[in-house]
Amino acid sequence: MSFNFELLHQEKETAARVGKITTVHGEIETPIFMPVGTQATVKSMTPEELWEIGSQIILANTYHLYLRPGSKLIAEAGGLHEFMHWDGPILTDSGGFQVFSLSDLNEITEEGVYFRSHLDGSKHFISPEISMEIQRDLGSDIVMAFDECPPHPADYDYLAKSLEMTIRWAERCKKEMQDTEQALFGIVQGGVYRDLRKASVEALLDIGFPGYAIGGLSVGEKKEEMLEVLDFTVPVMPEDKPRYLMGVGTPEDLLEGVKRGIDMFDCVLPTRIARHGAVFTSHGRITVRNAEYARDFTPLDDECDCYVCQNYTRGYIRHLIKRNEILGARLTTYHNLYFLINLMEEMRDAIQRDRFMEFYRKFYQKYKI
Ligand code: PRF
Ligand code: ZN
Repeated sequence: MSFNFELLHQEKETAARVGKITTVHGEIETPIFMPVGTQATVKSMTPEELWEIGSQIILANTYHLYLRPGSKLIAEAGGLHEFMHWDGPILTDSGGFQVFSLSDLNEITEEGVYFRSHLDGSKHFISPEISMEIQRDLGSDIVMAFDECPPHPADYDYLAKSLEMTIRWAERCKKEMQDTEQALFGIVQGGVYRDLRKASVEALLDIGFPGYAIGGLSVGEKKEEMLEVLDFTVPVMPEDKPRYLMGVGTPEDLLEGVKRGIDMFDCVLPTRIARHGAVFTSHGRITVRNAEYARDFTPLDDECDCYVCQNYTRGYIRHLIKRNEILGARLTTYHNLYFLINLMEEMRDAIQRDRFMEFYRKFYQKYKI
């Protein structure tokens, strides 16, 4: 396996830390935000543009690519990197979350999950072994274990049973992923329960993975509940392995996660809200699509130095979005990704200087939720 994580600096006051991941396709500075490219594309962004804004790794989805165009087709193309013309690191999610959130779920068994496609209703089955085979065909640098992401709220007994199965699935994933260049991450589940989360971490540690993700959060629980789970879960996770908080990515969540020792994040939020005309600014989120911005000839964010903020106004971008012009969504997507990637860079810098809380306070003084 060609994967390494180096812890470069532990911040003095908080659990925040800076590190470096090395993969065959390049290095990743942590903490990092990973843009989501579900269908082998970060919607509307070329790989050159992703490089330009400083993306160091992107995420793609097993579930979607398995359904369309099919993982064998992508293998034929030479793998996902070749297929989509992105030669930086790629992380693929296992399908363990998308099957539960998108498909018409038929049955969860010890063997795997039976479901119907959200596209055409066709019947499918994904097991830990099949998820690993798909991700091998895709050729991603980081592969995620096949897990069950239980709904919220779920009762304790259900979560405990689900967790036990997810652990047996993680063992099966690991068996399938011996002798490969790809790095397989385990996923911690256990809902909002401290003892289940701890048991989950311990069981995954026994199996042994090069990185550990926290799943089952941002699924409808309260913000304070999510932070509380991080408060008791991160400290029992190993220090010398990357920690990935799955599917989380508002600017506030990134700050709170990093403060608690999270190294990796992904979220569709910046790209999704962009297409609806919403953007992050250093003063908070705004909906530039709204009428109040029609005659606003200032940049999306007066403190942003991205290509979009250097060259276009709110009024123009509002016009494009209102008229459903493709360029509108491209510009808002570009800016939103730049905003989060730049935020992570600023956090890494503050951590290196042992000034994380100073940065955190300054951020919240301006950024209104
Ligand atoms: N499991 C997997 N992918 C995920 C999640 C999970 O629990 C989440 C939860 N927010 C997002 N993506 N495999
Ligand atoms: Zn900008």
